[in-house]
Amino acid sequence: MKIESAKLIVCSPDRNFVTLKIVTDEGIYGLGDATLNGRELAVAWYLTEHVLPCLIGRDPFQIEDIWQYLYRGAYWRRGPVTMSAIAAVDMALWDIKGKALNTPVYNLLGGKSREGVLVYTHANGADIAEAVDSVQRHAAEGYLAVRAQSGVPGVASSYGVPKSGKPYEPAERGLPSESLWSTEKYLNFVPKLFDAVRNACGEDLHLLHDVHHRLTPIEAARLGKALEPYHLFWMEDPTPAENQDAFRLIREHTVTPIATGEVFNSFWDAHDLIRNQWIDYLRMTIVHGGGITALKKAADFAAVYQVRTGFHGATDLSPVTMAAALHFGLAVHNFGIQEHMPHTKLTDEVFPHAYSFNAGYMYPGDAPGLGVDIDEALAAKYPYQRAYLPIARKLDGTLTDW
Ligand code: KDG
Ligand code: MG
Repeated sequence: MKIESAKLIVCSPDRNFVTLKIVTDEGIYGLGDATLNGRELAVAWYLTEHVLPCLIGRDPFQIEDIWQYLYRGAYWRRGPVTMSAIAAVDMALWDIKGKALNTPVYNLLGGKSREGVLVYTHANGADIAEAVDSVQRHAAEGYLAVRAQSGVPGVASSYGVPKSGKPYEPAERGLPSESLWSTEKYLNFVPKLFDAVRNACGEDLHLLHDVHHRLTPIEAARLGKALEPYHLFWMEDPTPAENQDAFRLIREHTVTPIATGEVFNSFWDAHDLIRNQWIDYLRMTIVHGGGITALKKAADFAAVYQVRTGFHGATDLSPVTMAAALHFGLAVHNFGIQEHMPHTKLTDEVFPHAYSFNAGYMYPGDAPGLGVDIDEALAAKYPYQRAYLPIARKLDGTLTDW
């Protein structure tokens, strides 16, 4: 079998997605997600101009060799644009191999280690009462794990809380919006939020919280300690992770489990975090981390240190990445949990898929390959629209981590 053609489908069914379609001379095609939120066209152009011409005529079964060709062969390594482009090719090749062998991708990754993939979803509210209500509603829908975020009194727009009752979607069309942030108010508030949620929801529900990179290590240590009575499943991205050593300090002060890595694009971003056991869950994603091939190696390394996976799964990861993550999560031994922020109805129509949710777990389905397709005619009706993630400033105007 040979790769005959490859093309990109850039569309915006409620939000932007960049999808790679690789077609073989046997008529089998595979899909890969190349969406990098707020920088979509950089990846699309990198693929179109620099990667796709090199794929034509290659054997799509040689996934490892093609991965190394695109990684080492470029000379310039790492970075979110490069690694998302490689990931898109990699996903499409695993999809093709599964279809050609008439088996779901999880069988190519070692087979089922479990029957379903535990997922967590997002609950949020403008204040504690609304957030508690939202957690309870998601638990009633069957979720066994829920991330809780709430508006912080005195902070105009808090991370994870939607504006005006719409479902939460961080990217906004147009230019970047600005939000205001106060660490002091947040740190005083979050333990009260989890006291209320835990009291209302009992001991069994898994509760998670995303700090979204906003604290210094010592502030994160204080928060982790304050949250210990509510035994969170995890505290996510407590501090920016460019300096992996920062997590040592947090670890020395609290037993609240820590998850990080949704912005990582290389195994090396996580190397020290894992080998020193400063984190409990690795949040890297298949789309931004270089694909299934790269993440399998990262997960296997993490397994040696009892670090489990907890992959990013927000709406900017297309249904193709979601499917890839579910196959991956069903197969790897050290799977922990998978984020599930459901896509809109329109997105699901553009990407018909075999995966499903039931009673707290997701199932990739048994379709050959990844089990996701794209309705190109429908996608064409929703052209790309420039959109950005917000930026954040402290109350005195200083730009800070969003
Ligand atoms: O593109 C950025 C979003 O995916 C991110 O802000 C969502 O932090 C996030 C999460 O944990 O889902
Ligand atoms: Mg996050």
